[in-house]
This record gives sequence, structure tokens and C-alpha cells, in this order.
Amino acid sequence: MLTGLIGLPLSGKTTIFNAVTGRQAATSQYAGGKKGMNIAEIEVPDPRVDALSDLFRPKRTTYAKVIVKDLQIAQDERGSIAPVSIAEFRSLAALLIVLRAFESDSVLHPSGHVDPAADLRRVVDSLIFSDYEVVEKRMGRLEKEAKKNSREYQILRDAAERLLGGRVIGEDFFSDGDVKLLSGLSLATTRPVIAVANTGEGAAGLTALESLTRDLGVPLFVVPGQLEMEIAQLEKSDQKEFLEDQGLKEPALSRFVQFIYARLNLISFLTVGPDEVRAWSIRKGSNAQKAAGQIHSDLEKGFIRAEVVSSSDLLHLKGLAEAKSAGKLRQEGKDYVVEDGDVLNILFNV
Ligand SMILES: Nc1nc2c(ncn2[C@@H]2O[C@H](COP(=O)(O)OP(=O)(O)O)[C@@H](O)[C@H]2O)c(=O)[nH]1
Ligand SMILES: [Mg+2]
Repeated sequence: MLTGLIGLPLSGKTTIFNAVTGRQAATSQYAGGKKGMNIAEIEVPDPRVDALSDLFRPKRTTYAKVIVKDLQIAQDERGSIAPVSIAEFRSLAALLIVLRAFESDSVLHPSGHVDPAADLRRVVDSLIFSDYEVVEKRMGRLEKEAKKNSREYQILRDAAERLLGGRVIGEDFFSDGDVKLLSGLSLATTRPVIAVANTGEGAAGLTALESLTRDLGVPLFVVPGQLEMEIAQLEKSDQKEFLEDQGLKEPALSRFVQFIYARLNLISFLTVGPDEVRAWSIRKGSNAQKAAGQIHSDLEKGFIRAEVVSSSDLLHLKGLAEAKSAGKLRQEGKDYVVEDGDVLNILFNV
């Protein structure tokens, strides 16, 4: 899953990136101070992978990953996110909107004062505005082609109405078939969104932000970015001590990736064998054929069936052969809805 940290300049995107990846990308007190983009993969901690790896002793152990991009964001003349930057968001599967909630005299705020709720509204509005332009343009094109009666035109009209009302389109607004019709437009507000409040010593404007995120139906993750970045850059042994001192159980990295995983409705299925024990992520509700496609497109195309055992049964019975003789290894077809922790063996022909 490819996610991107977006938000206004100086909200702390790079700081949060460092906090959740342990990297040391340069932060800056000045907007647009550095060019380029940071990208990192975060492994999703998973005790089932650890335990299965102990059992199978494979050559490789691979955790599921969430990819995080820290984008360089350009501002338009109104202080909002510029269209060139929004165009880049269209490649992302989820948007993590970083909001400044820390007070600091040395770091300027682009709009003069710290107000994370106002910033969220501003960022969301710029996404809505950008999508509205795309939708309107496409509608104009369909009108010219005398396709006002098409299904595409109808759903675009619904989307336009929603956007005009100041609302994001959201993930569930279109049915699966309609999503396919519109996928070429790559609308920014059809992506899942998570708000990330970057707090400092104290937190400014959090109450208003909590209420806005509730209204918008957007999950909110609160993290003291600077502090967590400093912790992430300590030696492992010092990290633990420091976290305990701060009353934190886990570093931001683990909390963040688990939060994203849950809020984006991701689950993991696993594959096991002498070469590799590996976790793969899919959206909750995906079927076995779709899961097969995560591993390789050939497995999706030539899917025959899946052998499925839960990782708890497999760990308990201590082997695939043992699981089979205990009747815990099921044969499932392509429509089987994969559950979190399922161990899959895909049978296919090419
Ligand atoms: N005091 C304080 N400063 C922060 C915090 N988070 C970020 N900063 C500072 O704010 C400035 C902008 O941060 P940066 O991560 O580069 O923001 P970006 O432009 O959104 O990537 C830098 O000077 C950071 O050191 C924080 O929690 N507290
Ligand atoms: Mg930055």
C-alpha cells in the first residue's frame, strides 16, 4: 500500500516521516527549503510471521509493508496546496494529511497562526476543488460527445453535487462497477484519508480538530513528531528507556503502521515454505483470487483453488501435513473471503 504524507508546508511532514521510518531526511524551517521526495517502506510488525518463521525456518522472512512517501508540496497563491502537487497525490492509495499542532516561535506558520482544524479544512477543500475541476471537465467532454445519458455522466453529476456541497467523494460513494468507469480520472478525494496531528510540548487546537475529523469521518492519529523523531534516531537500547520515561509503550513507527493498517481496512494473509515465510496485505473483504494476485498476476489469472489454514491452527498443529490430517487445511475457491491470519497455498496453472 502506497501512502503519502501531504499537508501544508512546515506542518512537519518530513519530521513525521523521520519519526515513523527512523530515517534522517533533512527537515527545514523554511518552506520549500529542500527539493525532492523521501520514500521508505515500513514493515508491519506481526507476531504470526515471527512464530511461523520459527516453525518453518525459511531462508527468508518477509513482513508486510506500508510504503510512505514524503512529498515536496507546492503552495498556490492562496496558501493552499497547488494543483501540481495534487496531481502527484493521484498515484497514492491513501493520503496522510499532516497538520501542525505544535507551537513554535522559530517556525513560521504559512497562514500566521496554529489552527490544525482550519488547515485540515483548507487541505481537504483544495482536494475537493481539484476533483471538481476534473469532474466538470470530463462532464463537458461527454456533453460535447452527446453522452449525457451515459452511466458515466450520471455518476459524475452525483460526484459534482457532492463536491459542490464541500464533501469529499469518499471510498464507498461509487459501486465497484462505477469505480472502474471513473478510474481513469483518478480522483483525489476517492482515496482514504487519515489526519495526523503533529503536536509539540503542548498541543494547540486539538479539540476543534477532533470535532472536525469526527464530522468528516476521518480517523485522527496524534503524534509528537519532533520528540518521536528524536527517539527514532536513538540506539535501540536507549530507545526503550526513553520511551518508558515518556510513558510511551511503543515507538511511533509501530503505533503508526498499526493505526494505518487498521484504518485502511488492511489485513494480512501469509504464505509459508522452506524458502520464505511472508505476510501480504490486502483490503478486508478481498477474495482468494484477488489475494493470489498480490503474490503474482499469474496466480490470479490461472487460479484453481486455495488451500487455507489459519495461522493459529498451523502453529498449534506444528506443520502443514499435521494440519491436513487434523482436517484443518481447507480447499477454497476463488470467491472465498480471505481472513486476517489465513495461511494460503494457491494452486494455479499458467
Ligand atoms: N518545536 C517543534 N518544531 C517542530 C515540530 N515538528 C516539526 N518542527 C519543525 O518545523 C519545521 C518544519 O518541519 P518539516 O518536517 O521540515 O516540515 P514539512 O515542510 O512539512 O516537511 C522544522 O524546522 C522542524 O524542526 C514539533 O513537534 N515541535
Ligand atoms: Mg518536508
